[in-house]
Amino acid sequence: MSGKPTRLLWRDITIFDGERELPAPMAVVVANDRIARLCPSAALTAADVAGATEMACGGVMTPGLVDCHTHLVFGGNRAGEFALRLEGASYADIAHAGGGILSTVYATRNASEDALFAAALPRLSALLADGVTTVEIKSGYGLSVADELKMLRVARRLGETLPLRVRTTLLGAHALPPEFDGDADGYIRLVCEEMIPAAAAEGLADAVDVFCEDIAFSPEQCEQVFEAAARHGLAVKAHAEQLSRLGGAALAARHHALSADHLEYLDEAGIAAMAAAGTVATLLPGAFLTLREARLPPVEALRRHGVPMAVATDANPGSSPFFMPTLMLNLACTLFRLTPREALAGMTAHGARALGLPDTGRIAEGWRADLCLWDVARPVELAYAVQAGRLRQRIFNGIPQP
Ligand code: DI6
Ligand code: FE
Repeated sequence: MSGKPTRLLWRDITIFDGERELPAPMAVVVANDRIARLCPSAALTAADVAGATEMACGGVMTPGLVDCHTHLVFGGNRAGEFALRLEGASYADIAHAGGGILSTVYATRNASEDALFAAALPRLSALLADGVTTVEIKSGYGLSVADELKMLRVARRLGETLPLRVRTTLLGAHALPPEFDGDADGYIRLVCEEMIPAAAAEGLADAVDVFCEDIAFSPEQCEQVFEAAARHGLAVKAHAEQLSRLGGAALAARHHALSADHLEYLDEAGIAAMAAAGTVATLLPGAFLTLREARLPPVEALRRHGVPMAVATDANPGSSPFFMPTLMLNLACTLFRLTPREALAGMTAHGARALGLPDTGRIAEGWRADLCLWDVARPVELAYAVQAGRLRQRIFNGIPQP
């Protein structure tokens, strides 16, 4: 980046600041990579305006969208499984028959780093075109030390190639690889004693995730993973209570997890544990829709306990083949009954919190200048209509993107 200071000014815009819509026509001044000034347009001073480039007026500004839960790097696809599910097979049936996640594992192991990168690029570009400035990308389709690191390297490279922030998460405990059939404890030992140390040593992972379900790993096994992550200074997250109630969310909260995700089967004790730990509840309506789940996440109880709710795509080839974050705003409202304000906060301020990014996901003075300008009249429209092409401009790190 050049050392030349940049100063950009927007006036007369409607702002959703990550928590709420601000009442007056507002102005924003960005200086370098930070938001330097946020005030009603009428309150701008000569000093605010001096040396600033005037950007187009009008429209809605939000923080850049934060997609805090994706599995964007994978080989192959699961269109065949989609058809099987339409014929009545369940996600668990397919997993038990060696399909599902494992079929993506074979395709991912057989793909080179370059091939995985090339396949992920258009998926990530689709997120970008829909307003994403920060994305989390999980591994979890390699399930060997070499293949998990390969996936994380691809994720890092995506972040170096495209103008957005990529946070990487090691999801070694996603499924049991065929070499460890009948020996889940042995595989968890590999995750704890080799995978996590290697990912930490190479700086490839920002966090560690687990799949705590009866079709995946037990709370005891997940706890070992959390302890290994802590020994290596890595934050933790969990896929929990999506298909069964094992208490994974409460366990994650006890280990100070950044987030627990899915949560359809979450109970009151889990919610209380999350509230006490400040663990974010990440809601994934794309997976709920794809799997045609019947059980809703306990949104009202999460509200009552003041647990922040994030919303993400869960973009993956099996349970959520969706690469359009604003669609998730709509689904979070339509399926889960979030308000449009909650859905937007879920994909901005609370999404950033689910990634442990303290100065991202809000429009406030001093915060990172990751911003979106939308050609809509009100923020609620972003959740109301499902329509590509409304993003007028994306600003990443203070730099307007072409
Ligand atoms: N939960 C999910 O939604 C994804 N993984 C997980 O643990 C699904 C991954 C897949 O089906 O490929
Ligand atoms: Fe997931």
